[in-house]
Amino acid sequence: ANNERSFIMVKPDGVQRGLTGEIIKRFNNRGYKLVACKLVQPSKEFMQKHYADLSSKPFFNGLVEYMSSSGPVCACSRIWENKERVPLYCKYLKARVKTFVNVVKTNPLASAPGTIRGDYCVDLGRNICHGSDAVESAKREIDLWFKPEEVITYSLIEAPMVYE
Ligand code: DAT
Ligand code: MG
Repeated sequence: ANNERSFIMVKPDGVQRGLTGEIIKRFNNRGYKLVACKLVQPSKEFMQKHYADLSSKPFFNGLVEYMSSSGPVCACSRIWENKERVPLYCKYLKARVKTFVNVVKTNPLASAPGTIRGDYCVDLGRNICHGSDAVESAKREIDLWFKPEEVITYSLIEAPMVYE
C-alpha cells in the first residue's frame, strides 16, 4: 500500500469559483506530493468515459453535460509517500457528519466541516471536487487523464520533515 497514487479533479464549479489553489493547497498542507496537474476542457465523450461506472444512473447525462460544458477542470494526481492514502482522500473530501447519516454520502450538505466539500459547498451537483474512491479506480482515472510523461517522478525536499 505504499506510494499509491490518487486522482483528484477540481470540477468546473471549483475552477470557476477560484478554489483550485485552495484545494491543491489543502492536500499539500497534509504532505501529499503533487505528481501531475493540468487544466483541461473535457469533451462530453471524455466525461462519459470518466464516469462510465455511473452510465446507468438517471443523472448521468446531466452530469456529463455539466462537467463538459461549464468551464475547465483541473486534473491532478498525488502521492503520499510510504503511506496508504486512497481511502483517506474520500474522508478528506466528504466525511459525513452524524446528523446527516441518512443523506447520500455524495451530498456535500452532509459533509463535515474541515473536509473540502464540508467547507466550500452545499449542493449535490455543485460539489467542487472529485477524488478517486479506490486504488483501482485511481489507476484507471490517471491512465485516462494523463500521458505517462505527464506524471512526474521527483523527490520532495521537505519529505524528512513530514515523514519520520
Ligand atoms: P462522489 O463524487 O462523491 O464520488 P459519485 O462518484 O457517486 O460521488 O457520483 C459522481 C458525481 O455524480 C457526484 O459528484 C455528483 C453526481 N451525483 C451523484 N449522485 C447523484 C444523484 N443522486 N443525483 C444527482 N447527481 C448525482
Ligand atoms: Mg466517485
